[in-house]
Amino acid sequence: GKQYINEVYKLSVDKLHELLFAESQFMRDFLELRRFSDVVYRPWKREESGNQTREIMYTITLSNPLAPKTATVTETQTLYKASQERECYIIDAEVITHDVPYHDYFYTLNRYMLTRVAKNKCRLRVSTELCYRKQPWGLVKGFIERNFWSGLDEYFRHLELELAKAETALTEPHRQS
Ligand code: YK8
Repeated sequence: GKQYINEVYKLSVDKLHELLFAESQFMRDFLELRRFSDVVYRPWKREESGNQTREIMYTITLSNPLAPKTATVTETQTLYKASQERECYIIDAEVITHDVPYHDYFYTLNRYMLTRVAKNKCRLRVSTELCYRKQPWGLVKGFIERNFWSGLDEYFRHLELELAKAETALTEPHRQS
């Protein structure tokens, strides 16, 4: 695995959770910047285990000359029952990218951990694992890994940038006119 974000924000943990996981304007704008389209959110539902899960479907735009121009994605998010309002949220996202070359070999597991630091301060950690459904041979494996990590690097660098902007916009004192 690889850790992508480990950052403290001047936002309450509930606010950050809302930005990232509540169909917020922030997320709508971010997905539009990333040129994601046809976004469909299924509602959260509670499982036997006490965890909650939901599915999100969307189409992504790819710029890799070896891949098709678009690919459909299914993201299954699990909000673990250990999560507690005002304290912490643990969310796993299993991401299946259909239609990309070698899509039947791998899927992505992203873990988001949001923890309270103070009333209006929280930490976000995001880590990613590349999971194989079947063992690719060496050349294919190298090919998948290069494209996988470079794609995710780009995505999370962008997310970090937009989150920093949102933090500033939300905490900057509003000027009187
Ligand atoms: C989610 C992992 C791999 C995939 C991509 C595959 C190219 C393969 C082609 C080679 C395009 C939002 C990624 C980055 C697409 C985007 C996925 C996102 C960022 C073999 C020629 C989508 C998190 C996420 C998980 C996996 C990412 C894909 O919330 O390189």
